[in-house]
Amino acid sequence: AKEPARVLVTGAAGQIGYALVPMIARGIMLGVDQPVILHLLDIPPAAEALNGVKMELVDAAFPLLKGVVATTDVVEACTGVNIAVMVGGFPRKEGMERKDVMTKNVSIYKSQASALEKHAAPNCKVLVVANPANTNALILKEFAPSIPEKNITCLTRLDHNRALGQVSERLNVQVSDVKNVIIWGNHSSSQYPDVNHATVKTPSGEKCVRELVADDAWLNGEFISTVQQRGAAIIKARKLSSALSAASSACDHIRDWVLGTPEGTWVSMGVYSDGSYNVPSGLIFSFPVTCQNGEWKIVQGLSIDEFSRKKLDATADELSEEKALAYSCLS
Ligand code: NAX
Repeated sequence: AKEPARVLVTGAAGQIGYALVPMIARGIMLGVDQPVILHLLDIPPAAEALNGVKMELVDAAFPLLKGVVATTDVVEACTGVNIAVMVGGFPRKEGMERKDVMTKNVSIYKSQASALEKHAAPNCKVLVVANPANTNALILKEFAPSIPEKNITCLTRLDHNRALGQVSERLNVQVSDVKNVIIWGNHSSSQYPDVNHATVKTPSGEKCVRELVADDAWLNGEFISTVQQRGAAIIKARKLSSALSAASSACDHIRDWVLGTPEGTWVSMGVYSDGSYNVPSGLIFSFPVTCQNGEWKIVQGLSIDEFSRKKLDATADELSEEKALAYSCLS
C-alpha cells in the first residue's frame, strides 16, 4: 500500500474548500489508490466552521482519508505537506482599492511562503488558487527561495476547462473530445483563451476547432469574452463565485501535474516564465504545458499570429503591472 500523501488546503472553511476537500478525499486529485491526510488551514474567525468541515469529513467515512489536521496555525498546517493548494486569501470588498487588497494578500502569501519553505516536505508542489492568483504565486515564490520555482504554480485550469466547455457547447460535441485550447497569461479578464491549435476528435479523425466552427467573428469575439467573463456570469447567477468548477479544476491541475498529461494533449498552467513566446521572464504566466514524471514543460514552437501576439502582450503587461504593485505593497 502507498504511504499517505499530505495535502494542504488553505481557506478550507470557504466555499471552494468545501467543494474541494471531499474530491481530494475521494481520490480525484491524486488517484483512487493514493491515501491522503488532509491539512486544513483557515483563520481564527473561521475556526469553528473549519471544525465543522472536519466533522463532515469524519462522517463521510472516506476509505482513502487517513487523517485530518484542521488548524489555524500555519506552521502546523504546512508541516510535512507534499501538495499545497492555496485557496485562502483576502477578498476584494466593496469600496476597497486594488492596492489595499494587494497589500493584504502580499502579506498573507509572504508569511505562508516562509512556513511552506521551512516546514513542507521536500519537493512539495504548490498550487495557488486565491486571487490575484498569478501574483500571489509570484510572491510565494519570492519568499520561499529554497522551493524550486518549477514547484510553484497558479490555477488557470478553470479558464482552460471553461474554454473546452464553450467549444463543446458550440459544436455540440463531447467536451472530452475537445483538446488543446490554451489560456495565456493572467487569471483575470485580460487572459487570452486561444483556440488556434485546438482540435476535436471526430469519426473521421482530428479536426481543427477553427475549421469546424467556421466563424472567426465568434471565435475572436464572443468566445473570448465569454471565457474571460465567465466568473462574473457565475456570480450574477449564483450570487456566489464559482466553487465546484474551481475545485474540480484544481484537482485536474494537480492530477495532471503529478500523474502526467495524456500523449498529444496539453493543459494550461500558470508557471514561472522562462521567456518562452517572448513573455517576460519573472512572471507567473499561464502557458500550454505537458507534464511527465511530476514535472511540467512549456509546449514549444506553436505559431502565434498577430492577433494572438497582441493579446499575449496585453496580458503580460497587466501582470508586469500587478507585479510592480505587489512590490510596492511590501513592507
Ligand atoms: P471564500 O471567501 O468562501 O473562502 C476563502 C477562505 O479563506 C475563508 O474561509 C477565509 O477565512 C480564508 N482565509 C482568509 N485569509 C486566510 C489566511 N491568511 N489563511 C488561511 N485562510 C484564509 O472564497 P472562495 O469562494 O472559496 O474563493 C477563494 C479564492 O479563490 C478567492 O481568492 C477567489 O477569488 C479565488 N478564485 C480563484 C479562481 C481561479 O481560477 N484561480 C476561481 C475561483 C475563485 O474565484
